[in-house]
Amino acid sequence: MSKPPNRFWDEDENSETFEKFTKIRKREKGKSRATDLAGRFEVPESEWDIQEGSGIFAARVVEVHKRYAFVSAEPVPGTVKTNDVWLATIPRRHLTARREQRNFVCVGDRVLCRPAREDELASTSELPQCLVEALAPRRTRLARLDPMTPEREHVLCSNVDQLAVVVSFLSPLVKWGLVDRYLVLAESEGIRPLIILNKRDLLDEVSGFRAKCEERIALYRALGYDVFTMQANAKGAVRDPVTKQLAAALKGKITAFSGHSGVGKSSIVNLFKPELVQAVELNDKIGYKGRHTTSYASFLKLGSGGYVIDTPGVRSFLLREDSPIHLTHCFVEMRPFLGKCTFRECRHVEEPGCLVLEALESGKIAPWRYKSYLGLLLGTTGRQGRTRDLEVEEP
Ligand SMILES: Nc1nc2c(ncn2[C@@H]2O[C@H](COP(=O)(O)OP(=O)(O)OP(=O)(O)O)[C@@H](O)[C@H]2O)c(=O)[nH]1
Ligand SMILES: [Mg+2]
Ligand SMILES: [Zn+2]
Repeated sequence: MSKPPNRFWDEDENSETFEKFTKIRKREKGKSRATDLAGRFEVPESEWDIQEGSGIFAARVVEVHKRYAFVSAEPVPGTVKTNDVWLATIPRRHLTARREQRNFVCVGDRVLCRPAREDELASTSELPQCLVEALAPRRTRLARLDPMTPEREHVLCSNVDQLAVVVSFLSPLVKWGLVDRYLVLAESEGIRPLIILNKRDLLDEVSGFRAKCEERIALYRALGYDVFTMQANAKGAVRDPVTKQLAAALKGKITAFSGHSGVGKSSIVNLFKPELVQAVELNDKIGYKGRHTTSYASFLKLGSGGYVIDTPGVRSFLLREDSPIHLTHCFVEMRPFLGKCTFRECRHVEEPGCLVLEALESGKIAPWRYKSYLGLLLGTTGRQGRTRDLEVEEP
């Protein structure tokens, strides 16, 4: 994918284009408009009317910037033509809607686009330009609260089939509670989670560490999760059997890569011959804290098959629902007890006749997994009551 140089964006963000959009937005405020798709922005794909010769095309959002997005044509769902990139903007008539969300589209969205007319060109980009006429309802979504405007949500990516939870054993140190939270997020969205533990080479840096890690990995596997332990920066990493297993798991799917900065997400993605090689901060010192080398979520096509959304590290995600019943469902080992405790609405904290607490007592549920459950139920951030936010602590 070719991309205009960064300077283009820096200048453009402050330019007349931005003012133009702001003015338009003000003017359009409050107007109701009935248009072709009945003024709707979200329209199921079954209603998309793509007539031959009209120029209208289906596309995938591959990168989102403040006021623009890049989209790639995707005539057949699942086959993104990553060399057919357009600079896309949102038509004026849609700009007033959906203000509960920070952006109109996110990486992974399926959109219906129309080439821009001469008077609709948003900038002097070399790329062809188009307008996003409609957005297909999102099958799955990963969202957080907008750090700038907390009442709004920021959807980071959509329509992923899998969530790769990437952590490193050391530097930064693995946080098992964080892994659990990502698993809950995936379960909550109905996305298949993959656990990737990177920097295997550092396992013996701390005595007793390996044994503890192996115990936890064994439990995750027993719970039915796929766990991949790897060393992405090793010389033969591409040929490593684990790399090959992971490549097979990514094939034919869209997978979001999530995890703290510096754990090796980009290094791992680069093993699968992505069309666009990701920048990796070169610093192999132990104690490396990580810097945000990946600043935008981007949609990458893998040479080995499948697509990856390499997301920048974020502090917290939103859980779709936060009832104890829903949360219990997200911990797979607690599912058998759903609705079977004495109290139907049991939170499994101190209620008499609680089967989850019994299972904890008898060692059927691991204490550290239960601790993750409690943390999410009661909130670990000091706020009262349950937290809606899936907080992700910094290492
Ligand atoms: N020791 C060791 N270092 C690794 C391994 N994999 C990657 N690294 C190093 O870890 C650092 C961070 O790697 P990245 O791939 O940039 O991490 P990232 O998760 O993409 O980071 P952000 O883009 O900031 O979110 C780099 O210096 C890599 O060379 C590994 O298996 N072992
Ligand atoms: Mg990265
Ligand atoms: Zn209970």
